[in-house]
Amino acid sequence: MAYEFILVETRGPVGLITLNRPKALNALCAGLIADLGKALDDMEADDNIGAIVLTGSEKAFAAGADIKEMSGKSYMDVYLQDFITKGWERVTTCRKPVIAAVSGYALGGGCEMAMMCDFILAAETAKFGQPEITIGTIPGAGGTQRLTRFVGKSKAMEMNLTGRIMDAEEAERAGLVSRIIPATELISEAVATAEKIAGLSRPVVMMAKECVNKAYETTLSEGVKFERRVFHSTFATEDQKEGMAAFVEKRTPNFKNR
Ligand code: CO8
Repeated sequence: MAYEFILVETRGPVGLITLNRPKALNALCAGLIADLGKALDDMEADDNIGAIVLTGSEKAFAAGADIKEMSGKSYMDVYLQDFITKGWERVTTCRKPVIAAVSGYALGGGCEMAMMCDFILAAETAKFGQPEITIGTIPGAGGTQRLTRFVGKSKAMEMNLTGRIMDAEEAERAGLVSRIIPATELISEAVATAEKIAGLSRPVVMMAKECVNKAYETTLSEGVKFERRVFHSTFATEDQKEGMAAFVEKRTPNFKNR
């Protein structure tokens, strides 16, 4: 399927989605969000894909929601359309792992989009920020909520109140990104990481993802209980049998469900 605002390819068991609106630094217009949603639907339905990488250009993962598209909207427009939840959160409902590979600007909705992914790999050129306050608004897709959970109140508050941009090193120190990778190797490393995940048991990967996400939604004791029950349920899979047998027999596991 042809898309207007994204490029889509598969690399072995990995789906690679590249935001592709270079003239607008990948500003997230409605058409781009619709393209992204369709691509995720297709990749989720494709049994040959085990993990997904979402990336942008060297200069920008995405410089935010499209300000030109938003600027003329009235309160009634945004309220009645429930702008922006429609479509935007599709990435959070994807059951397959989604890795954000961020190079350059991830600002406003771009930072929010990266945070909706399961983890963020950053080039040393990556820059993260919630500059909405500088254009007279606030984040609308999780910038006050997810960023606070990632980096804590003090840094999240400073970034949301001043619009200050943090570089990749600060983002790594603060726990926003999992690793910094040289810019020239970002895509290959992100794809290799996704490929590694795709080579594991797909249902068990999904279970692990569900459990980590539970930590954001519930108390510690409920989360640990949830984790234990899911842990028990891995014992109902052939892949747990195979994984443990392979360890005991000192061989590489051959997971059936991947
Ligand atoms: N929206 C629309 N167009 C943009 C955006 C954007 N967010 N960012 C950049 N562009 C466009 C510019 O207008 C310019 O286009 P043109 O050549 O036609 O004038 C082109 O991209 C290149 O941009 P610059 O010339 O500004 O490039 P610089 O290298 O000088 O600067 C910056 C790069 C610093 C990234 C700068 O472009 C910038 O500050 N961009 C805006 C960043 C921002 O404020 N982002 C937050 C937007 S609000 C938001 O995301 C709210 C999220 C709420 C949830 C989602 C709701 C849908």
